Amino acid sequence: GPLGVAVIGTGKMGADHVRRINEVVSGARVTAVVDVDAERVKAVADGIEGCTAYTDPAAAMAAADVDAVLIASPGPAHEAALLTAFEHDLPVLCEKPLTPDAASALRVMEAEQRLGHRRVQVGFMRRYDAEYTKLKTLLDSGELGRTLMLHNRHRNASIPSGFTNANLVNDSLVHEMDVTRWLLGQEITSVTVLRPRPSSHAPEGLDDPQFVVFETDGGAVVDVEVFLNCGFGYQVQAEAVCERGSARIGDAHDLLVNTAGRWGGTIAQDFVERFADAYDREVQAWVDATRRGEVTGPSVWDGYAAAAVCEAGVRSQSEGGRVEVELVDRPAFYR
Ligand code: NAD
Ligand code: ISE
Repeated sequence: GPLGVAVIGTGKMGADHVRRINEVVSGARVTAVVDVDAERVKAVADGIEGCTAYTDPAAAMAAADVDAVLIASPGPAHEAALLTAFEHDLPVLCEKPLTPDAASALRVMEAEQRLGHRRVQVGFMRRYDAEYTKLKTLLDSGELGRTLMLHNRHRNASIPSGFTNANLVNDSLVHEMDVTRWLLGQEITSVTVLRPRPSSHAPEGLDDPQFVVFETDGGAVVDVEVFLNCGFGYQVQAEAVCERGSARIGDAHDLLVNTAGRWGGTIAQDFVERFADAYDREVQAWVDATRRGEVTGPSVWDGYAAAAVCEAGVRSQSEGGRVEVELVDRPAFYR
């Protein structure tokens, strides 16, 4: 029968994943939903046949009809949910970030190794985006030679209130950390965060935008503009500059309209729209691998490595200047 999935956290992403599992993905159905918000979780479960609402993640993971777990609670709640999933030896798709700091990511990595087999796919969905996978295939082909630099833009139309400078690194910039490691096949060795005088639209407590530079162990230099209240839309762009050419994605020029003396197109308004296909492929890949008894995609090592880079990023924000990334050796288990 289909894989019975417990979805933990039924906010913006969790609710979208519930819909996806039940309506888009094949081979799985949602048998449990969990949220500390009892009213929200009941409302989500009410619409779904054979789905039980829980307020305690551990109770859901102990249920007989739960075969796998999708964690979509906020980052600080991930470690506890992951460790409980390991107790039940359940396969997990964990939304990014794996955890909000390197020490907790390391604890998760040690716990998975004690289990003796990989159980976790981390939700770095850009690896499943059609444009990013084309860029990766091109760079891997060697046609353009070695990648010298990567320029990235990560813009959100707006961000919910309460988003801090640390959130900008741990929740937003973390995507470019994974993209950099994955596209280049290199580790990030240092992070430098620069901040222009904030936009007058920047909310209290957030310096917006920020400009970040990564250096890698393969000698590449990577820059990222993160602008979370740009106002006009959701844009994620990347340009690789290589020895024999350059390649860029994210311009969204699929439909160009000429009218009334102007040319142009529309801009997606949020990640749910921009990365819809990537999330679909990510969750389908997880379900397919799980049903084959395999674990594929971004691993706990990738989640840990990104968390270590995040830690350097947050330190650069508070101390200023270039901060080196401290990374433990990659265990043979994750090679
Ligand atoms: P959200 O605030 O909309 O939803 C989070 C939900 O989790 C809320 O309903 C909250 O009540 C619930 N919750 C809080 N603590 C919990 C706990 N201990 N156990 C169970 N439920 C709990 O947040 P969101 O935007 O949906 O983000 C959720 C996760 O998804 C985060 O890890 C975030 O980084 C990630 N995310 C990923 C992407 C992406 O592009 N891949 C986009 C947005 C968010
Ligand atoms: C959010 O959590 C995401 O993961 C989105 O992809 C990102 O664009 C956004 O800035 C984050 O807050």
